[in-house]
Amino acid sequence: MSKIKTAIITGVTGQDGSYLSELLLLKGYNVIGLKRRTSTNTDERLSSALNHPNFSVLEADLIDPSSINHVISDNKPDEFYNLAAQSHVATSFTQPVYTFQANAVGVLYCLEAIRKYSPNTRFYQASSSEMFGSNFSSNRSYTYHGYNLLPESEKYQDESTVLSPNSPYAVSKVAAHQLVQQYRRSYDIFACAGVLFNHESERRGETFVTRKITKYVADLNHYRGSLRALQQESKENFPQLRLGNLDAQRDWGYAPDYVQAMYLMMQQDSPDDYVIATEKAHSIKDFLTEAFNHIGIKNWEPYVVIDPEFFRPCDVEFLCGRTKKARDVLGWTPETDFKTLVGKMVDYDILKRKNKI
Ligand code: NAP
Ligand code: G4F
Repeated sequence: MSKIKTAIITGVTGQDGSYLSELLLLKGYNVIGLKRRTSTNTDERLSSALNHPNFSVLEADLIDPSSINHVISDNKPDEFYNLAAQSHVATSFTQPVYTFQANAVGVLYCLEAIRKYSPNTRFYQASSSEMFGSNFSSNRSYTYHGYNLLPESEKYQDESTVLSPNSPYAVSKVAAHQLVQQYRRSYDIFACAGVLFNHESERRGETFVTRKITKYVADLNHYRGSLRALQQESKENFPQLRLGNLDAQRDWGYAPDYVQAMYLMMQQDSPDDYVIATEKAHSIKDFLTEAFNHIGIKNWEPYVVIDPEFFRPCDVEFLCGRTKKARDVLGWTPETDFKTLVGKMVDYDILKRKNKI
């Protein structure tokens, strides 16, 4: 009989941590989730995992190396998934030092603890498409007077695209990514990194643009329903949705599909890095169109106001991954398309608004 594997997941209270816990429990793992101490409860996304007999939670903080050393030396897990991070790009401009401590130095603490206390532990790092910044690859070059005039349909990012981070968050993720590669080369540790493009879900944090939109649409839907019940016609009292850059494009996938890719990377014979994406880019405007259409509103513009507060000192305008390596080596493909993703998120927020979840 094969031994039951133990996996440690940092960031277990987050979107990806909760889905990965459920996946590994289904696969028969003992799962230890690491969470930092907070003054309020952060277990909302863990409601299903918490009832599982093979799931437990320990306290540890990525900026406290002694806590990381303890959990690794005490448990010597088969697999360690580092999903914890200060994950909000806009926040990284206002809290750059903390972001770097948690996202880069914190990774060094984990790698050092594995090297010293548990060198057979396999390590997964949550790297990000944000690391590419404004850089991209293409199969041809098309410049005119120094300007790159390639149509967006020909631009992409993959494992060979040069990293060009342009936020403190992205710089911290590049540092961590390169540390993973360096520990792999220097110490023969099984350390891999998933370069994941944006992935969303019903559990997405409420300040990311997708969830901010779907929550607003659900609130609006509720308000319209109550107006109809009162037989009124005016929509004017409903506050507008305040957003920043609507032209940025992202390659949005569904988080439960993406945690499958993390698991597959850790089951390979040798560690490597993989881009995980849907290969389709959409703008924030496309997301607005799809979300409002879902409740039968064709024109979102009267409901949205541009607020300079939500612009960043520097934004990434275009991200669209190419996943040939993940498809060929891992056999991974995404199952959820953009329209389905938006529909799931809006439907969930509508049910939540009706207090049914
Ligand atoms: P998330 O929902 O924001 O979750 C982040 C998790 O990290 C939370 O559990 C948070 O705990 C924890 N955390 C933050 N600082 C910590 C610290 N100092 N010590 C211990 N734990 C800490 O993020 P996500 O969307 O699940 O993303 C997971 C990982 O993938 C992150 O590293 C993110 O940067 C990366 N990533 C995400 C995407 C995406 O589109 N979702 C794409 C590429 C890469 P609290 O609950 O206490 O806040
Ligand atoms: O939803 P966002 O905040 O996600 P962003 O910056 O792409 O970062 C996410 O994906 C990364 C992978 O590429 C992860 F590594 C990272 O942890 C995180 O999960 O913003 C998406 C776009 C940006 O261009 C932003 O400027 O939406 C634009 N935007 C426009 N209005 C807004 C808003 N973003 C937010 N959060 N809030 C707005 O009101």
